[in-house]
Amino acid sequence: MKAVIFDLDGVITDTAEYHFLAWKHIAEQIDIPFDRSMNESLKGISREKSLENILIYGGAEASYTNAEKQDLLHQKNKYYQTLISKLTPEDLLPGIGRLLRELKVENIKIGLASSSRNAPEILRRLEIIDDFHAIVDPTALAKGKPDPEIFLTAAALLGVSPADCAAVEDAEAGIAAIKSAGMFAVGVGYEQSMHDADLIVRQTCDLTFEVLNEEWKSYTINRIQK
Ligand code: B16
Ligand code: MG
Repeated sequence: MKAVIFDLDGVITDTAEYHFLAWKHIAEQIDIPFDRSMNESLKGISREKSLENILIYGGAEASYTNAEKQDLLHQKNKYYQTLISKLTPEDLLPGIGRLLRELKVENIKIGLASSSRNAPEILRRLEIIDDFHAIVDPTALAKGKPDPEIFLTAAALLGVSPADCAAVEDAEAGIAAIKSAGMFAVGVGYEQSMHDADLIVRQTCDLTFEVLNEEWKSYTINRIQK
């Protein structure tokens, strides 16, 4: 294992909750029901695609012009930015600060593969931006998760082969992207949405370098034997 690539929302900090609140605010304005299960299906999905899915869900895909959709996207992001402006290092999910320190000690490269254009600002507010050797710019990608492009780009920026990377995700689309990139997939959360992951932990605090390294070792032995 030469690198660990992280998703942001729901792995490093709980901004998944802020995306939920911001989309709920927009959905209420346009009279589309929005709940946590709908929000779950948007995790890891780009802002534009998320709005498209909400409109389809509400049977309203043909009711808005492109300019109106742009306005809704702008409003969602403004609302979201107000919420993230309050983030502090206290908002790191449990165990993540420790894991970053452990990886540093082990000389393992650290990358970020987040679909969020707000990711650099969030890392700055959490005061961990300097721990990352590479941060993928999602605006430069042709395809979003579940396509592997974002994870392959992170590996290329880190100068590490995908086969030597582990990646951590909280969303089904993200786990699918990691597996298609040929990496070791770590899922944080409930097993139903993580079924393709190579290692599943319930919460971020269960993810230590020791656990990661032990599972990595059995994964590579199995891979060699196949
Ligand atoms: P933004 P991740 C994703 O981040 C979120 O899970 C998803 O809900 C959001 O729509 C997307 O980023 C875009 O975010 O609107 O801030 O550009 O999970 O890939 O870190
Ligand atoms: Mg996520």
